[in-house]
Amino acid sequence: DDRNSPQDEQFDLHTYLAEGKTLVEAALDRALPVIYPERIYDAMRYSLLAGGKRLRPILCLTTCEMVGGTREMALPTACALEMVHTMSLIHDDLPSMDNDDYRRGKLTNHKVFGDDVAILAGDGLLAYAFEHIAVETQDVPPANILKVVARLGRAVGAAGLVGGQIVDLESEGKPDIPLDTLQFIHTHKTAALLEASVVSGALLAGASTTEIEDLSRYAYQIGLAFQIVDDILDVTASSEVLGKTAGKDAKMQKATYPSLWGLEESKRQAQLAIADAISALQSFGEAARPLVEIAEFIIRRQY
Ligand code: GRG
Repeated sequence: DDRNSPQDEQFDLHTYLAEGKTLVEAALDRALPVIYPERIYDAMRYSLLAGGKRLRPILCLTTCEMVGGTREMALPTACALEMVHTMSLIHDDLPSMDNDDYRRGKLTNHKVFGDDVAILAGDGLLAYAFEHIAVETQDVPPANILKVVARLGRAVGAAGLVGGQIVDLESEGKPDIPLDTLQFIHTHKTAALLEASVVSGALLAGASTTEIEDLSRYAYQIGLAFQIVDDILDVTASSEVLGKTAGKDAKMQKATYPSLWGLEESKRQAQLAIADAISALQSFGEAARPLVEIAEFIIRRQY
């Protein structure tokens, strides 16, 4: 069924990503039917099925295949990663956090369902992510499933997303935080879940310790590059489109890579991160083609 396999001469990243997105979205839809009490399922589905690139689940499916597994083995974990990512966005958008009205081109969860339901929808998605991995994963040795559960738990909790978010909250309104604090925020808020995504697919397929270390380095570097590019885009977009970020002025009072490094050095650092991400994939050969191209895509995204 693989007409656009990584080994193909004709491999096309856009087709690959589009196919992955379709597969993941169908699985997410099936994973979460609406039952009683409907309101909570409606709220969970509202954000889970609101679009997005589905990059984390696609990375998980890709690395599982890359080390000799099948996409089917990784599909429940891929869905769980998107559930966790989505719940982090729901909670991040709340008035007590980032206070955003729009996400993925739609009203944020709390704008539609209220803060109380949005908090519960996030909690529901977080718990269901782990249940889904445990209940739905097939043809994988239980020891490997357990490693994935442990890795995902670490990526979400105080050692990951939650830890990054609290340092981010503490840094609000401080344009002069040190570089290592900025790095801490991004490696925990962004790179941790990307790393769990890349590593979990490989763990399910029984990857070796060396393979896991290489993939982990790849994920860390693309996570970093992703954030540097994001900061660069914020600068270039707000200087080009005046008023685009109106209302976010308080948040602009925060250190960014361009504010610490300058624009040119930020671009150079992003390039270096991507180059190192790609060099971490050397031992995988042609099978790593999607990962190589995803890394290149992150840096090409703009400026
Ligand atoms: C995880 C228990 C728990 C609570 C949440 C709010 C919070 C703690 C953490 C914040 C996490 C956060 C918002 C990180 C930013 C992540 C990021 C890079 C988002 C953008 O990801 P994309 O571009 O978005 O992949 P799409 O919409 O394409 O999925």
